[in-house]
Amino acid sequence: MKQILWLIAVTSAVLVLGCRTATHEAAKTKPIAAKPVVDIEKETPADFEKRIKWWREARFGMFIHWGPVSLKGTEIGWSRGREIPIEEYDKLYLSFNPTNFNANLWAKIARDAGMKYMVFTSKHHDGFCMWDSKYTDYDIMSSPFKRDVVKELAEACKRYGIVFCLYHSICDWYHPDYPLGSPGGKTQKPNPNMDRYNEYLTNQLSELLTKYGRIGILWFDGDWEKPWTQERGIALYKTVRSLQPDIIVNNRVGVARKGMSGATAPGMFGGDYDTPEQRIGNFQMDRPWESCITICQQWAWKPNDRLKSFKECIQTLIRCAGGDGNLLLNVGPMPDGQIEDRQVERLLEIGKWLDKYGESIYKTRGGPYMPNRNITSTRAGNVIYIHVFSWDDEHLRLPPLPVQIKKAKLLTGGKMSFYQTPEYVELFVPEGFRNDVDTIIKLELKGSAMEIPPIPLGVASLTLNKKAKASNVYKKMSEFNASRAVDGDAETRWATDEGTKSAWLEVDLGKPEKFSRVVISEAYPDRVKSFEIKVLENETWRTIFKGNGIGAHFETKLPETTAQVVRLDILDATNGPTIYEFQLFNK
Ligand code: FHN
Repeated sequence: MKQILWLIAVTSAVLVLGCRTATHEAAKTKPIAAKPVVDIEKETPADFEKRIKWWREARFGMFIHWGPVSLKGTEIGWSRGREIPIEEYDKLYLSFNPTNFNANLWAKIARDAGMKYMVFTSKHHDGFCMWDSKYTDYDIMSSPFKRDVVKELAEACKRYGIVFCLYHSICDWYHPDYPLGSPGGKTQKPNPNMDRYNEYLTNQLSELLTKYGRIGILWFDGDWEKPWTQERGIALYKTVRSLQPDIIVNNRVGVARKGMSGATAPGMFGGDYDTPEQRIGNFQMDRPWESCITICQQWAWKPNDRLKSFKECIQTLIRCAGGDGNLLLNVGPMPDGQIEDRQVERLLEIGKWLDKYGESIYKTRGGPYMPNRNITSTRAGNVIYIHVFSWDDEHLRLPPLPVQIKKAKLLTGGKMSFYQTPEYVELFVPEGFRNDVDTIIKLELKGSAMEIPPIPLGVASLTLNKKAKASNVYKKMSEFNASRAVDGDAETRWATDEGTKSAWLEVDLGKPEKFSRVVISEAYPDRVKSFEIKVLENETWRTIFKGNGIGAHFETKLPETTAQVVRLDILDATNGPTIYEFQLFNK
């Protein structure tokens, strides 16, 4: 008798438990009532422009990658199951207690840096939630810190006039229902349930979009893995816009992004804007874009990570604006909650520059002169700002403008003169008045500058569409073959197999050509550690240049050389080197 009673007690306990967790999960997954689904097709181009106006005019935002992983100084998400064993990684939150975290200070730093919006990682690929979520215990409230970081940042941003925005990863290598796991989405979960995971994702987004006031941008990421589809992306986009109709959503919502170029593949649903990563986007006026770039190398905090110079940061911002795009500059705060002093100093330097010259960036559009290595331009009303980074000659001669110049002055100070004919515009700035970072020439026109069609600049590379071959091509796929590095398209690239440590790219210029400058852009910056540029002379290769890193944009003068066949010989690389463009110029 006693055993039967005991047996009944045990089974009912299990049942209760079972249904509690089930109910708890079920309770956890009871969706928030979504408002009527927004009809995205109905939005006219004018409505769209109105919705993104604040963001276009802002041009500059702060990206923040932060979480318990900062305790290790390794890359967020990707180091799980790679540098950091999964068990250890998933317990980091138990010792994450950033008591020096001050949301007001972060918002103030962003404001003083001249940034107009902040995009914060609410959840990265590692699945840890930086807000108080009722749909999981794997969140900040389960850490010793027990403070809702998203809440505090949302309030602080409001206080400092910064538009608060959220990064949210679609892939979740931690959640048992999401099919793929660490490292890097390369493993399978035992009992995934993608539909239930999608519900969890939608519920958490509904939570984030109803608990913290206005969210300016939903910056999705991690949409590239098989479990995610365009259909799911479109549904999620509609849900998000239903909860906050004026929100802006990037193109990482529906598997539409074409790699690091961040462009949206034709015919795919690309949200509201393109997202080039770790590179400056191409000049593009018919589709909004925003480059996301790290102020150091890693997204999350890394001790002694290489910090970009003031010149590199500010020229990157100017080049984004000149290309008609935004810059989202990333910082990785420390595990105690502070943003590292040297990163803050760099940001405040940028802020000081924008205090003086912000009129040439904020509320401007790109062009009309398209960017080249020396200059880029921005425009607003009847003004064109020519941003000159380097000078080839005494005078800067530009193609003609269809509108007459009323006057020209140096925004960066000093005297200058100009001369305009139907054939060209000539600008003369004495050496002494040139600014090493950016000489800004402000041209006031006798009419609007905004309707002037884009004006291309610069000479084409000698390698453009020339015959090219390589020692290795990624999976022998034509999409990544050698010609992709000389097609003038910064969205395509020559790539090599994973694990490749050295490789060469050879270009036949068709006939002997004289050249004295090289420009190389690496797709995954800083993989190449050393390389040489060689020319073929009498069946022998002669090295004319030795270099170490390449990075997103490498450019240098070469000894004047005349040759027909040229090689970029990558001698050492950390992993399969991949090159967007290899260009040669004769000046
Ligand atoms: O994998 C992420 C990476 O960690 C970082 O978040 C960047 C930011 O744009 N996005 C992904 C790589 O494309």
